[in-house]
Amino acid sequence: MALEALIFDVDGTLADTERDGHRVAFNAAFHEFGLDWNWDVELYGKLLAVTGGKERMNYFVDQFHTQYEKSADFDDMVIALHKAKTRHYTELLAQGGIPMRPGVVRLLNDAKKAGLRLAIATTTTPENVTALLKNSLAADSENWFEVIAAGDIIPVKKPAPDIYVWALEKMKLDASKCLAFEDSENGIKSSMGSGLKTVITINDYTTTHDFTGAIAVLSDLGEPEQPFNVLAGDVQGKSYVDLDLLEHWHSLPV
Ligand code: XBP
Ligand code: MG
Repeated sequence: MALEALIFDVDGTLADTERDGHRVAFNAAFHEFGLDWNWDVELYGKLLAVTGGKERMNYFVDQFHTQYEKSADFDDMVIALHKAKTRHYTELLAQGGIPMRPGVVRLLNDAKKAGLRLAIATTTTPENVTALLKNSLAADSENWFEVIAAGDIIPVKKPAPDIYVWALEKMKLDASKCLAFEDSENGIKSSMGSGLKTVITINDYTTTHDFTGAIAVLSDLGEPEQPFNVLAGDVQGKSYVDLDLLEHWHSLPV
C-alpha cells in the first residue's frame, strides 16, 4: 500500500520551540500579570509532562507551587495568562528567532513536490502554528497543510490519540497510509494510539523518553551535509531522511 500522507507534530519536531519559545513566553506573561513565577530550563522540562499551556499552568500550581493560594477566579486568570502568553509567543516568532530543525524544510518541500498529503497534529494553539509556519518556513506555508489540527479543537490533549484521530477523520484517511513525526513520549503515545507508524526526532528535553514502538529514533531528519545520528531503527545506510526512506519505513510490517 502506497504512502499517501505525512502528519507532523509541531513543538520539538518542526522546530525547537519549547525552551526558547514557549517557556520564555510563559515567563513574560507571568511578569506582565505581576506574578513572581519563573519557569527555568530545568523546571520547564518537568512541566512538559503535561501538554497544553493552560493545563501546564494548572499542573505547575498543583504540583510545584503548592503554597500559592488560588483566588476564586483562578481559572479565568489562567485563561487570561494563556492569551498573554500566546501574544508573547507569536511576537517572539515574528522576530524570526526559531528556525526549523535540520531536514524539515527539505523534506516538506520534497513531499509536497511528490504529491504527498501533509497535515499537522499538535496540542499548541492554532495562532502559534500559523506564526511558526509563516516566519520560519514560508509565507504561504499554511496552505501546504491540508489539515492543521491544533489546540482546543479536541478536549483531551496528547498523550490521548484524539488529535491524530481528528486529523485522520478530517482527511478521510486510514492510519495505515500515513507516517507521523513526533519528538516526545506524550507525542508517540498519541500518534501510535491512533494507529500511526511514527518516526521520532529527539531533542534535549526528550532524550530519556520511552519511544518503544517507534519506526526509527533519530537525532533529527538530517541533511546531505549534516547527517543524523541513529538511536534506533533501520535507516538503510542513509545519513538523512528522504522520501525513499519514508517509503521503506512505511512498507515495513507493523
Ligand atoms: C506541545 C505542548 C504545548 C506547548 C504550548 O506539545 O505541550 O503545550 O508547549 O502550547 P506537542 P499552548 O508537541 O506534543 O503537541 O500554550 O499554545 O497550549
Ligand atoms: Mg512535540
